[in-house]
Amino acid sequence: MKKSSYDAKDITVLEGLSAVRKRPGMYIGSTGTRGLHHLIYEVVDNSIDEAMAGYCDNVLVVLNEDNSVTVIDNGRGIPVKKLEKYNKPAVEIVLTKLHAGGKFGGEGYKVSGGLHGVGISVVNALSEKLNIEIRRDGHIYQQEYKRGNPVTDLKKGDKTDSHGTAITFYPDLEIFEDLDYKYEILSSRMKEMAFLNKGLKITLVDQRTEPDKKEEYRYEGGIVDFVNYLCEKKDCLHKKVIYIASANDDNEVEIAMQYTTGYSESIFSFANNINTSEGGTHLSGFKGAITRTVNDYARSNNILKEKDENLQGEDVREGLTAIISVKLKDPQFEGQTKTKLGNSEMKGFVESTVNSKLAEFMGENPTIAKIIVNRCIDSARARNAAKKARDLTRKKSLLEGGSLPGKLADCSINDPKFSEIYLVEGDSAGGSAKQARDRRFQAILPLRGKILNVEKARLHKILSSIEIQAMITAFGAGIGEDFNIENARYHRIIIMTDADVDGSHIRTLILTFLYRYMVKLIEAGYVYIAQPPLYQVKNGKEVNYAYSDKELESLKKKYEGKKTNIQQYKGLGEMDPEQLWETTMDPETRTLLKVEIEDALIADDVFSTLMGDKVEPRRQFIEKNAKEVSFIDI
Ligand code: 0RA
Repeated sequence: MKKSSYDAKDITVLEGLSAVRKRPGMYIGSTGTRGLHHLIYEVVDNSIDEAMAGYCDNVLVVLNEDNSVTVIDNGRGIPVKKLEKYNKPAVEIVLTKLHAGGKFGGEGYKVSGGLHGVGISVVNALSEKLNIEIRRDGHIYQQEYKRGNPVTDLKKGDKTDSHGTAITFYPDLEIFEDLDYKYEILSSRMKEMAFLNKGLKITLVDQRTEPDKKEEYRYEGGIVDFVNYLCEKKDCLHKKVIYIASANDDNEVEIAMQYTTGYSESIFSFANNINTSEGGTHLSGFKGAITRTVNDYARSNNILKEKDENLQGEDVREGLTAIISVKLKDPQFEGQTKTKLGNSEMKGFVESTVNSKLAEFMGENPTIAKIIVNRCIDSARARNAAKKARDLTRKKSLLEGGSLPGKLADCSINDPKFSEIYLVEGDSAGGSAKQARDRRFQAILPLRGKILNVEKARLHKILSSIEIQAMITAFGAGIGEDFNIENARYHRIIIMTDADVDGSHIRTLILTFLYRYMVKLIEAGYVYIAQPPLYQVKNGKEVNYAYSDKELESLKKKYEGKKTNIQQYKGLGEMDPEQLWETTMDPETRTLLKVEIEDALIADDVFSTLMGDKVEPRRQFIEKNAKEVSFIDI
């Protein structure tokens, strides 16, 4: 290690955990739900490191009734011996010093670390209380902490033959906004971890509900099971999932892939179990290699003729569902959200693996190979048809900012930072919104009826939809691969639909389009959902609005015994412009829901389920979620 970085490390150790409590966001991203979940991931990631190192095959996560969280594993147990340098047990150093986690790792201990790789000391610092129980070296050891500081010595207790670590922590309400863990998000993450670590059993228990919820995840097929799971809701072109893997001393790659009849590409990449949503060297290696391999196969089998052009990357990835999982000694995470793998050696490693093994697979499975190649040629044909036809000019003008759509009532300022656009359901609500708005910074785009379901159509057809063209030109940033967020004309895109079934449907259609073709708008935090009121409650001159049935009930209570007039709004059109402004559009008083992607995998799954070809998964989803209306509404 270089002298300078050693010094820097010493300084962080000196700073201790008070720095973490002072600026928690720096370490866990936020103090909202995401940060809260992050604490759990941090502890679980440590257990999974033990699994990756080959010492652990069982992890139990319990959301306790009192909102504490317990994570138990059967790994080696955190070392308990006294460290000379500190005159303290190793576990105390692991729990009180930043970045002290892997220092005692030694041989064969692969470092993965959590997303920020901050270690469990951060969890300790941000917990009102933390109990640790370690089984190791023949005994059970215990210690208790408060807000990062030990409040007991490490106590040596009863004898035991077993080994492992059990941590219970109480996230600190001085730090976190609430302790509202979301079961669906945690379960999806635990499931993902189990898919990525073949054979590892992860159990999630939620004791906050009556009866308890309990789910066990263990997949002997690993990422092949993962792809089968993702494709359950899709129609597939071939039954067998293609699996490719190779490993050397430093690197490991595993790929599972399957083609579906759909048009979207659902490729998810991971490095040391971390979802690299910004991609990186492993993903570009994969993309390059499948394009080359499919082209080579098509040429050598004379399916692509000499005169034919090569298939392009997008042709080869249309309808593809794939998981790429790499494991490496010293991962470098780059990019805005530190989710882009930077290790340059990974590109060549993945590329050569796919080049040889996918070619081998295609050689051995000619029926599947031909189905795939024909599908890719079909995709290329569709792309070329779109290019040749008038769509080219249309797309071009769409991309190069042709004239704005006629129906758009634009705002007068042209600084995107301060501009917003309301996407409004129907011409009549559009009319009200135009009257209601502050025309300086609010633009209105009325959309007529149900827009096209992009989940079931190709770009070619999507571009010929009038409503979609209007959105593309109004937003001004292009579409798909050509999307450039720098050109976005508004930094707030607000979906405003009626509070009824049709409104929800239209909102979902718009979100599907934005997610599949302009996902950067969502990632940038530009997409919002307006919240119009459901009721107006009038008492004499006092006018109140209720945005939920719960609010209506409390208003009814407030005016009990008095003469009140309750009006239920069935659509935006029933509101006069003043009311619409006051309740839904005035930045001073309105509430907007920001659309965020907690987990791209869940999002992909929900959109395939709700908008895709298969009916049965949709029916099941609706049955399961009928009670959780807010989730169905996304
Ligand atoms: C430091 C060193 C070793 C293991 C661990 C920490 C460890 C941490 C956690 C957190 C949750 N479960 C854990 N399990 C292990 C290596 C121990 C060795 O070399 O024996």
